[in-house]
Amino acid sequence: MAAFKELVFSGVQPTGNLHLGNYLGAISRFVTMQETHDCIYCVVDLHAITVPQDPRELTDQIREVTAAFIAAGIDPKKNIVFNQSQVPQHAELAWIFNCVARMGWLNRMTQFKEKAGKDRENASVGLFAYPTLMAADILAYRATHVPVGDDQKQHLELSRDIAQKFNNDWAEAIVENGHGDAFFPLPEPLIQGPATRVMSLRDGSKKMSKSDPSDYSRINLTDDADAIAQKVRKAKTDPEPLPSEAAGLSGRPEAENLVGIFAALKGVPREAVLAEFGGAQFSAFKGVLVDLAVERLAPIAGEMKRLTQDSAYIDAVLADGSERARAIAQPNIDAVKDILGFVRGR
Ligand code: AQP
Repeated sequence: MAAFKELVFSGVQPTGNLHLGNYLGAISRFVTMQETHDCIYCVVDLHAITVPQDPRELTDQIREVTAAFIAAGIDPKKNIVFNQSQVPQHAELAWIFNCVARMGWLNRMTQFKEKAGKDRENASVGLFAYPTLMAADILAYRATHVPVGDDQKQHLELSRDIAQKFNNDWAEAIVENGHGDAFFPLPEPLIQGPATRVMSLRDGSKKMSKSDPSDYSRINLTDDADAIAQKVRKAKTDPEPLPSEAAGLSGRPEAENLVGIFAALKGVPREAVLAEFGGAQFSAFKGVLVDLAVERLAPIAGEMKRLTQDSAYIDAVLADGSERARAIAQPNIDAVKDILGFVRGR
């Protein structure tokens, strides 16, 4: 397959309550990737409206996710930071991908099943088609690498299937238009590190999530030091001390989760955490975890607060990022239209 220039794309939904899972599974890794790659980071507001949103809250949340990106250390000058709805090429390509993806593929998506629940007839068409828009987000830029949490693995596989089917179905036109043997890369999911799936602090079998009704289930990126300390101290554990090796975590989801969080916050493997705390009681471990979490997260919360008070700055970042994003996406969309045989003015 043709060689594609490495480009990173990822997104976060502005659906409120950004949490430690979003930070460790995605945002902190966005920060790392900017050192080695060209990166495009998107506030995916079109995805947010697949479920009901209050317009005023949505506006605040779009600014809050942008502030979180910047507060966490993403440089909006070096990278492209923008909100999806300002770049119409996403929706345009999503329609084309709706005509590439098969109903059977989308029917298998577990996130739709979870989010639609029993009331599937009443779910929006957008919620069902969510993964085709996600494929368009990535492929509008012909991005090659996508850092995400583990919950997005299935959607990424679908993006690869869509790219592959497009390349196959229009193979002849792709060659005729001078793009070689493939127009789209097959984007690679980057699901790495000790915290690819951070679990609820109240229930180690459930993913930490924005929509969990219990605020004690998650550490929000806006939590202050007191709130972080309270939530970690109240986090569910079991009565055994910590094991000294990873095998001792099996069947202990809450212990495994806290160890993974600790390792990710400290930037070390789980084994190093267990070597240090094997045999310790949770009360002692949690004390050190509180200090570590506050040290890493409190400055981000402070900076987010400062940035969200300057909405003019945030909006200017998004406008600038959107303009740069459109400039990359438009030639790709034009090329797709030529491949499909659409007539367009030149
Ligand atoms: N618990 C998690 N652990 C690790 N990574 C996670 N991500 C989300 N939850 C965890 C990753 O964060 C990025 C942005 O997620 P999103 O906001 O686009 O969507 P989401 O996965 O739907 O987030 P939530 O919190 O789970 O929201 P609700 O409650 O609405 O379902 C993605 O890379 C995601 O993998």
